[in-house]
Amino acid sequence: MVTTKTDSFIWNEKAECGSRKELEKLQLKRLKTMLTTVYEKVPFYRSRFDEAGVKPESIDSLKALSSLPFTKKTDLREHYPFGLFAEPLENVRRLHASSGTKGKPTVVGYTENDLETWKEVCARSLACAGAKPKDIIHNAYGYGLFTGGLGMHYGAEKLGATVVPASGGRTQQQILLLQDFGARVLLSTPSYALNIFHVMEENSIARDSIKLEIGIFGAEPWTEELRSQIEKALKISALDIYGLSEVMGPGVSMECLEGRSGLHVWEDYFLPEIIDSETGAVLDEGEEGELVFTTLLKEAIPVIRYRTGDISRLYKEPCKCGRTMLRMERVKARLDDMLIIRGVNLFPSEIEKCLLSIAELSPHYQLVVDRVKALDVLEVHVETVSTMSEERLTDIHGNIKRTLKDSLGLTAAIKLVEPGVIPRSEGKAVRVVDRRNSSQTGDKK
Ligand code: DLL
Repeated sequence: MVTTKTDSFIWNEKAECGSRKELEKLQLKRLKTMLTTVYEKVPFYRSRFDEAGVKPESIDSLKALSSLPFTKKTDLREHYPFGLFAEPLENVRRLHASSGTKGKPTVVGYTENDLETWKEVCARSLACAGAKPKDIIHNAYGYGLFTGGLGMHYGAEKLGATVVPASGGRTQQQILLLQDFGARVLLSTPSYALNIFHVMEENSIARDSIKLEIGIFGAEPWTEELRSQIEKALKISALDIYGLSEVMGPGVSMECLEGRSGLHVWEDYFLPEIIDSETGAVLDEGEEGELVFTTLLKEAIPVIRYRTGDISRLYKEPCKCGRTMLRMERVKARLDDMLIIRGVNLFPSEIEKCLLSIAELSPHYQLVVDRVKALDVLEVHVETVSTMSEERLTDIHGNIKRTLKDSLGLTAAIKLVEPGVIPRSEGKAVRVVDRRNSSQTGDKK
């Protein structure tokens, strides 16, 4: 990590550093209005609340929220495209959508006020990470239906920065722009930041030819080990930003430059809970479980108790930075990404941690899951940092097998590959290649 020249400043001190008591009062007020609105305007919520026997006016405390049913991604899909909207389309200024790799995309919309809220939370997040008005901010999140590019773009403009709307891809050109425009802040997925670094290395471009000091990375799970590698490689402070399109997009929570431990949730807009994903019970502060969000001011498509599928914890401990908004721990994984290999449950991030503890391995890896004779098998494909002798490769191979077995109880086939072989990400990295379904249907390559 580099020490940035200046500390971060607080974008909205009144909101971000106020007393928790006042905040909770505000949350309850906003929650009550929100529940009445969705009950009146969205038939889906009205019937869900009716089925659960709950009237919006019976929610008279934040705790009482737990009597309401959850909303899931499938609910958005089943009401494709606009069935969960609380506003007519004529009041919706923008639409975004997921890529729809698993069927119909999930569609979200924003009214004029929603766009203002989004700018506010993104400007807060940028300032929280140490970005300043007048900075040059290189935005390599994808522009388009994905919320990363445009969401951060308008937040950065609101902050008063100069934005370079680079989007993903054309990495050599991006490096040229980083050199010539002199951006201090990079916005991208962590895997794309690594990609930028590796293209710089391949082309012998000196680190000192770019002026980056801060990276604001999110949109995919990443580990502390990966953070250390990125910070060392790019000589920047790498901070974690979280968000999801169903709740808003980027800017739901942000790690601060001072604390670097957990992400402040912008709780005046997004009310978080942690639940046991099996039972749905609300868990106590500090317990690990699935993150759930209720939007408090969103107009076009509010969500009530939206199950993110992301695993984290919440804690209210005061933070060095002075912000009083609670923090969520860095997302450990998505529940969907859990692999069960020969009875061992594990997440890609746990494997990443093990791989990055071995100095000869690069952070480029892919987990290939297949089904052989009704058993799930895992192959770990990982690049070495340089070309190595057979003897050296045999040693590393043994080391990976031991590390995975000792740390995770996992037996996996290992495939060591030359630098540059694993496909590079231009957005969210594909860490898991699942060949199980194609094996079942017999069309396996
Ligand atoms: O990824 C929004 C975003 C853009 C966040 C840019 C941060 C930066 P979706 O495409 O809807 O939205 O994907 C949301 O991505 O439920 C998580 O599983 C994952 N995710 C997002 N941020 C993080 C993060 C954007 N910091 C899904 N750490 C979420 C881990 C993350 N996972």
